[in-house]
Amino acid sequence: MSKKIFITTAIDYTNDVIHIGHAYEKILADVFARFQRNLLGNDNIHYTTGTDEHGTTSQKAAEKNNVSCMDLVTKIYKEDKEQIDSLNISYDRFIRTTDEDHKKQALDFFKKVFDNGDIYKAKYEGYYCEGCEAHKTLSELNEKGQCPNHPTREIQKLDEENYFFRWSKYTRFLKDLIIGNTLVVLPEGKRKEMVAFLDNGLKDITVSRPKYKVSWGITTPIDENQVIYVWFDALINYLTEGIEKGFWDKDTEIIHFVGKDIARWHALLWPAMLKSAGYKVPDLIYIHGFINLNGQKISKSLGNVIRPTELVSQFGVDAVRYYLLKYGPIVEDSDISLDNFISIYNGELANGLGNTVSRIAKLASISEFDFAEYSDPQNVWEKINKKDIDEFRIDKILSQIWKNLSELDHHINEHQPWGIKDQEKLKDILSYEVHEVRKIASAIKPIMPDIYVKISKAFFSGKIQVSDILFPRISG
Ligand code: ME8
Repeated sequence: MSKKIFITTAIDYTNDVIHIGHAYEKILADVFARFQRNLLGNDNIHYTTGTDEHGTTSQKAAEKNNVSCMDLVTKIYKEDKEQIDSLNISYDRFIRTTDEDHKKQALDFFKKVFDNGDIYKAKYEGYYCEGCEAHKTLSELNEKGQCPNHPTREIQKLDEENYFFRWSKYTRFLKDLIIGNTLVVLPEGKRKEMVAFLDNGLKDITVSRPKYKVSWGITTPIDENQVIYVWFDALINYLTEGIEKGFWDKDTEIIHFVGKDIARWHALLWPAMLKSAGYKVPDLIYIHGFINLNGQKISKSLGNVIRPTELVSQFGVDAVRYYLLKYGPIVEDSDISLDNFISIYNGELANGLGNTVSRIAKLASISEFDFAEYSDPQNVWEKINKKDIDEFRIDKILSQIWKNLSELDHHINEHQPWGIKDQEKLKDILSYEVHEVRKIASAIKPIMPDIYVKISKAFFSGKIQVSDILFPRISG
């Protein structure tokens, strides 16, 4: 039986509907899951995403909209799900932190950590960013005293009683874990950042908030005047589903996909929490950068958002997946713009993929030849470097395939099949080209599932059909 793999993305705050920055991570994880299922024959994959519904950010958004917290988060959850579904994301569970099974798991987990002596009561005096839902030191704020990730939000000054988690106790454990690569943190630059953070020393961290300040949360099992801190609550979502579905054990590879702003929570806090409660720690954390729009971070609080559905209705789902995966922030932040998308769409999709496939379909469909049937994956590894999948470099996989496409286009121009009279020679040339299209289709199946279906319908039987137009040209 193939190895179990548990894949997760961050769960999004429900203060507002998600934008394409949040969606990027869902697509990345989806493609990795599909590579496993479609091309590596591993069906033992479980993929979760969801919404992070408690805490001040959702509570304040509800107050602002004059609705109850539950009504607001349910509305946003439905809209988020619609956004994610528009991108053809093959998740197995969309978890909400207001789901009953999750609340039960969060309580149980908190109690375990408390019983192990790792939770104690103390006073917190300092800053708090409601956008990050995180306590901040002065050195983490910019010169104007703002959070660099949420400059439009006012920083809160807190002076309150909380329960704290003995995070500092796990410094050595975390160092060994990350330096020894028991927990792999990718890319390498981010791993170094995590180690440097540990070198600076960990301080214990708040894991509850008083109810008179934040009422929208799970009441702690040890004090009814406190709710579980939203990060402590949210991280446990992975375990809720993992345990229920048998994907949180030593036989499972656990992989978290997250953005760079929440790397520490996943690489440093979460493993310490798990260790304290007596669970297996994750195996791998992949950390991506931010998508900027015309040079500025896309952000709910800055208001410069583009929703996935807006792009999907203009360009089609697979074009959006392609553009974000090829030009998105796989390692470093990346800048996108609508103008750039239109030019990539016309150049690399309408022209590059669409036109090449349609030229070959036309030539092969009018020929008398019967081509052998095809089913994937046959020789697809000629097109893809397996190491790129292991390192999550979907951008590199796409570059390689598009290089192949341009070689194929060149092959057509060079051999000019339309002028060849010798049937033997014509069959050789067309067979080669047809087979190349088939292999390319199989290789892009996890990345562009709908386009794969269209190409396979036209190309996978013995008689080649004229294919639908894959990407109608868009005028700028
Ligand atoms: O942090 N580009 O939620 P969130 C790329 N609820 N990624 C982006 C992005 C951008 N412009 N903006 C946001 C939270 N993201 C917590 C997570 S997990 C237990 C709890 C990414 O809604 C961000 O980096 O602020 C994160 O990975 C995800 O979207 C959710 O962000």
